Amino acid sequence: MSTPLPPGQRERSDFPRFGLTQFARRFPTQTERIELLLKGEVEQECTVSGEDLASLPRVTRSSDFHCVTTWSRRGLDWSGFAFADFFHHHAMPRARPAAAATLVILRGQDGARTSLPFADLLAPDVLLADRLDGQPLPLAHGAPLRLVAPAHYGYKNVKHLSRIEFWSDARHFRASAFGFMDHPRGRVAEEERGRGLPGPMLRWLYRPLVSSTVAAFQRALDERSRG
Ligand SMILES: Nc1nc2c(c(=O)[nH]1)N[C@H]1C(S)=C(S)[C@@H](COP(=O)(O)O)O[C@H]1N2
Ligand SMILES: [Mo]
Repeated sequence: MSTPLPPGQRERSDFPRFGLTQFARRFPTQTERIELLLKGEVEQECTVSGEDLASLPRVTRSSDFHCVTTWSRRGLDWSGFAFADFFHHHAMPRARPAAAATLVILRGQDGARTSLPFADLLAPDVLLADRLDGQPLPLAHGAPLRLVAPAHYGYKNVKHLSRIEFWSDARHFRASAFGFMDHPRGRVAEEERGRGLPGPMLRWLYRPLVSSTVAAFQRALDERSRG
């Protein structure tokens, strides 16, 4: 029934909290209230709240999630708001980004960041999600709001999303990790895992790191909940 996984991916039955290990012990300070700062080449910096987003049609979509380190989790039910609706009804009228601002930087409360071409964010399956599998988005998966861009590797799906910047070039962007680890688009179907290195080569580099990374992120979460 199910379609084959994208090139180089292997299915997991769980959905681990994951990322660069430097972010395992960094947690968001605000998990209840949504506050999205819009800045960059805009006419007016502004903040979009959860109440603002609630004026948009709620969208629920099932999608598969593909981490660049080769693990995939199928069939997650995300719910939230289409990025395109957020852009047309809040970002455009209020912040008025420059027409030349075709690069978007997305930042999370933990300091994680990535960039995507603005045009990729307008795809109908790109959401600002505040719910997962029928529940409010848990801390592990990006509370209070995360980007969900299913055609792009996990690292483009910024958790604890707090800031969206519109720029005409990449001058203001510094990758979370080594530059080669952040492809400008990161499309899963094209195996755009990283910059300058072929995707299939990065599979072998990343795959051995998965289990220790999952363990580090779980340990940090356990320690935090023990207080
Ligand atoms: N804020 C933030 N967003 C992030 C990360 C992170 O460490 N911090 N890790 C990225 C990576 S590499 C992946 S694979 C996914 C993992 O999402 P999950 O923890 O919900 O499984 O989140 C992405 N977004
Ligand atoms: Mo990832």
